Order: sequence, then C-alpha cells, then structure tokens
Amino acid sequence: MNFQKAEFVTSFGRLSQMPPSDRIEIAFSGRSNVGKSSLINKIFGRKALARVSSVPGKTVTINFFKVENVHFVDLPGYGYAKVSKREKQKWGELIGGYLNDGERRLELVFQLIDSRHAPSREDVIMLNFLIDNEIPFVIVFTKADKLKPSKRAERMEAFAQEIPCFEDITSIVASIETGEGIDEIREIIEEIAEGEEITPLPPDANDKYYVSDDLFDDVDDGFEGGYLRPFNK
Ligand SMILES: Nc1nc2c(ncn2[C@@H]2O[C@H](COP(=O)(O)OP(=O)(O)OP(=O)(O)O)[C@@H](O)[C@H]2O)c(=O)[nH]1
Ligand SMILES: [Mg+2]
Repeated sequence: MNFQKAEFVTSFGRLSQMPPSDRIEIAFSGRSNVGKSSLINKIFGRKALARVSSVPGKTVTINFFKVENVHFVDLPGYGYAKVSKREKQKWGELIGGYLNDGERRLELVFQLIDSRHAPSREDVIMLNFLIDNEIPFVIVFTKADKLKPSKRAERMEAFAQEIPCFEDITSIVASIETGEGIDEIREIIEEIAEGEEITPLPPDANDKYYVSDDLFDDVDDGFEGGYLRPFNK
C-alpha cells in the first residue's frame, strides 16, 4: 500500500451524514488525547492529515481518510472530563451508531491505550464492547517514548492483569517520536488491505472479565456507561 497517498474524505458529526460504506474500513479508537490523530499522521507520513487537537474532547466528529481500497476512520475520543453530559451522549450515539452499523465492512479497530497508565474504566468498557460485538481489534500502547524502561516492564506486567483477555489479543507498543511499532501497524493494515481476515475473539471470552463498576469505584471519569451497549447486555 502506498501510505503516502492518503486523502481526506469527509468529517461528520451526525449519523445521517455518514458516508456510504464502499470499501473496507479500519478505525482508530481510544481516549481523548491518547494519540489517535498523531498515529494516523505518522502511519501515513503526513504532518496534518488528521488534525491533532489542541483542545481535547471538543470536536465530536468521525473523520474518514482513504488509501486505495481502505477507509481509515479517526473516531472521536472519549473520557475527556470537561465535556457536558449532552456532548457525551452525542459521542455515544455517534460512535455506537458507527460501530453497530452491520452494513459497514469494519475489518479492524486499532484500540489505543496510553502505555503509561492503567486502562481507564471506559477503555475496559470499550474493550468489552469490541469483544461482545465480535469486532476484531488490536491494542496499540501509545506514547512509549515517555516510559522509562523499568516502568515499561512494570506496566506491561500490569496490563496483563488489567486488560480483558490480554493473552489472546495482539498488542503493539508504539511511539510517534521514536517510530517504534509503526511498521508493525502498517504490516497489519497491508494484510487487511490484501484481504486477510482477522478473527475476532469469541464473545464468551468476556464472561470472566466483564467490567464491574465496583472495580472502578475510585475512578471518577464522568463516564455514563450503558450507551455503548445497545446490544443485549
Ligand atoms: N511523546 C509523545 N507524544 C505523543 C505521541 N502520540 C501523541 N502524542 C501527543 O499527544 C497529544 C494528543 O494527540 P492527538 O493525536 O491529538 O490525540 P487524539 O487521541 O487524536 O485526541 P482526540 O482527537 O481529542 O480524541 C498531542 O500533543 C500529541 O503530540 C507519542 O507517541 N509520543
Ligand atoms: Mg484526534
């Protein structure tokens, strides 16, 4: 795939404006500020293909880019404390509507998690959601350049406990500063573009891990859970 050939397609804030699904899709999901737009720019070797936000959480839009036969989807981040309840609801409707649209050929989600911290309650809800809905995903641990080696080893051990089904999930440690992980991400993208299908985890993988509110009692991220799960849970 010629990664340099990426083009912006469209940006939309309402489900009714969602562009038709005329090709396979790969989406980038994660907290606000985790590095989704920066990673997209790095993958495609461009400075400002995706806009890197100076004000986190403010733009609730889904942005589409394309290269050859693939749409790349920059999803709005979650978890920014300062947004209103109405904006959170809007986020939930938009992102839930996109991810639940069975007509689209969403082949993979890169789920970004900050390599320096334990996953947030919303990160875990998101992972549970992807597993429940059999959406194939790969975890990308971002901002690895900001981690000292000793802390890095410690974090990786902790992630194995904190992330549902960790041993069954492909994960990549990445940094836009050092370039670590970027080729691995590009390889996965190329495999998908060439038609390789990634098998999702079975939904029952979640059974022993399903997010329990009391696990996160001390985390006040203001997330109104629930709207991410229009399915049968
Ligand atoms: N040191 C370092 N900083 C990074 C890295 N990736 C992203 N950043 C910085 O993190 C900040 C947020 O990056 P964005 O790419 O805007 O994050 P986002 O996930 O798109 O955020 P939203 O659009 O608000 O959801 C920016 O200041 C980036 O420069 C990384 O690998 N290393
Ligand atoms: Mg962004």
